[in-house]
Amino acid sequence: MAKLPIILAPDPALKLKCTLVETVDDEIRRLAGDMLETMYAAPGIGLAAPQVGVSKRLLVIDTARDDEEPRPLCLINPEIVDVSEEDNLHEEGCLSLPEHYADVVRPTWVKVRYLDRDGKTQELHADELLGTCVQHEMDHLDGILFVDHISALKRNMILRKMVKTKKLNARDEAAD
Ligand code: GNR
Ligand code: NI
Repeated sequence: MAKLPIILAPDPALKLKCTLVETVDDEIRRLAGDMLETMYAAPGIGLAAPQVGVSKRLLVIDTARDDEEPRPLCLINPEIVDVSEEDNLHEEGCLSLPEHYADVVRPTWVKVRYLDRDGKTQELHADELLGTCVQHEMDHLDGILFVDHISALKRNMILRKMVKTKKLNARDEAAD
């Protein structure tokens, strides 16, 4: 397995609508493994393929706490097949927007149909942190970031800070 670099916002690669995975083969399984390693190392509770520069409908999640056994999930071509009427507010962060957080309103739960690493169709009823995370990751597959769900004022504040941080990092790297 290999740890992959995570793309930081703003970046056009994070705005693309990803394409369906046509066949669940060894290359896809290797990518899923690399994405899990990258997510655990970050550390994060989810990672979508576009965050590592692959514009495909694939994501990984593990919402187990540090004191629990790992529960790695790999969702390929996920689709929402049912959604709660009720909404919920949850503070979100994103590995592509490090150190920025905001409250996001989303449906309380979703039912998702997807292919697993064996290409088998599965369904997942996701609520609480897992529900938030699945919806956050599925948004990435359509080029949507959590800041697209908040006010333009807060969004622009965060994105401007990201541009500033990127410039500072580029300057520091040039000096090395
Ligand atoms: O690690 C992550 N934590 C998180 C917390 C609240 C809501 C969503 C997330 S997902 C995020 C990792 C990430 O950026 N996935 O795309
Ligand atoms: Ni994210």
